[in-house]
Amino acid sequence: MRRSESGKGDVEETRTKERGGGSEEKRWGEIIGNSSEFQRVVNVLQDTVDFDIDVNASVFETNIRVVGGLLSAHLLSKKAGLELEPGWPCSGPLLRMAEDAARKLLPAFDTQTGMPYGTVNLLRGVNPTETPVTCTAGVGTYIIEFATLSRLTGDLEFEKVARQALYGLWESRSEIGLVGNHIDVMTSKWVAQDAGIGAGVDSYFEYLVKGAILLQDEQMMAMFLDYNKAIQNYTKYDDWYVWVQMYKGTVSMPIFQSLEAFWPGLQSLIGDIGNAMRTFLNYYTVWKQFGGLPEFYNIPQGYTVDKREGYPLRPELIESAMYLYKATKDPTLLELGRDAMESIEKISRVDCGFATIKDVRDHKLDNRMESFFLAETMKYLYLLFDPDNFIHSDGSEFDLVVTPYGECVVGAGGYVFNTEAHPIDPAALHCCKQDNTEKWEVEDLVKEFFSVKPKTETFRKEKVDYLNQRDPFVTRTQNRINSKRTSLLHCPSQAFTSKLSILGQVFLE
Ligand code: DMJ
Repeated sequence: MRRSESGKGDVEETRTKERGGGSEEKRWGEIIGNSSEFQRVVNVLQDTVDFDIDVNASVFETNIRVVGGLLSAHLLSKKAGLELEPGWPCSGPLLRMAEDAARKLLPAFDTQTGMPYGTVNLLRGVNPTETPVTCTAGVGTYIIEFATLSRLTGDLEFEKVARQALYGLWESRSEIGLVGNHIDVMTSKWVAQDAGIGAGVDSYFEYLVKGAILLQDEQMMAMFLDYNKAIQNYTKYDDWYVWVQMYKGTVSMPIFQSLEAFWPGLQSLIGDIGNAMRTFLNYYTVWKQFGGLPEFYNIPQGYTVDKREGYPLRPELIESAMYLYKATKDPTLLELGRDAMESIEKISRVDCGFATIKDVRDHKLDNRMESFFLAETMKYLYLLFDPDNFIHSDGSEFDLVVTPYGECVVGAGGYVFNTEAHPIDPAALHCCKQDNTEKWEVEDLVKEFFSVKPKTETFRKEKVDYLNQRDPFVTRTQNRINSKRTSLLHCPSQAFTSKLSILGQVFLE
């Protein structure tokens, strides 16, 4: 095991990656490794971004694309070789931008139920004529970004509103344990009562699982497992998932939607590999039939649905292949990756990019390219074929940084992707909290183990003094240099999260 220690949480990082007995010096950048472009875009953002604009924005899309993208870039800045400001990851320009953007979304959560409106004006807040009807995913897809923000900035409001929204949906589930598609956030009445795992609902379930992994939150996982039971009971037929009426469980649409193809990946995160593979293979047959996934597929008829024949190069099936390949190493998953690459290359490549396929039956193209094609589809495809990428790391390597709150481990693996495929480093969430009780307890234990007389109170007081200094970052670093007083944890404990998120299960201690 090696670690690279950067005394000030600064930019210096040269990593020795060992492979097959030999060792290779490699500078690890962001996922695809184009660090200079990363740097250029960060500069562009710093020079141009202004969220004080009179624009009505989707709360959901702004969160997953803008807030999630900025947070992820902030957390990857060190790996990308950016010059970091002192105190990173608890501060930094990208984090401030993410916070600015998220603050613009907060007025949407000011409802009678805590569930948010779907749209907010970035300058004026919620429009007085705004509809109170929001889709389920639009209510329940915030916990990853908002909890990350709260843990990094110390402002608990973000995590609080995201949790309230999750509980709002949980409280509104039907007696048979299902949620519908659209809800009135003022009255908690379901306006669209189709229950399923696809459009309008998908990322709510995704965020319960990933939120549970990121935050080691048993309650969130318990909620998902309860939903999962109802979903398996009422919507699953021959490893396909259909749409049902949320109160009665009767089938309303025997349809597979391409958005639902994220589900096997999510199942693999909770360790349900057998079911995940069977469903994946069903979806893969549809891919083979058309060279892509139509937006809707009528399961009994085995064919596309009128006006839903397009394939906008969505990521979901490839995303599932990436997770399942990690779990099983089954070569079928790489075959899907190869097929996807060939289809995308042969069918959709045009002079200026990759075009949405308008109709999978004749492979005619549309004049548009979705941003999720680059953010997600390409990223998952790349990661499927790059098992050595740091994103897949197992915690045997990490970085150590010093923040105003003490030393902490980052980059130890267990990355949690938000629903727009922006990875969040779970370890970083433990860097910025004032309350070091947990850490001190571990340090006390180590002290005891090495038979050092545990002067607990003095030790803690010393820590508190550090935290109370005017510039604790400088003082702490200086102190380390002057007195050579190093942390008792010579082998820093890896974030709890990253140790346990391999198959996504939350294990109770
Ligand atoms: C993405 O914008 C997100 O993954 C969202 O949750 C639903 N799916 C699209 C891409 O298909």
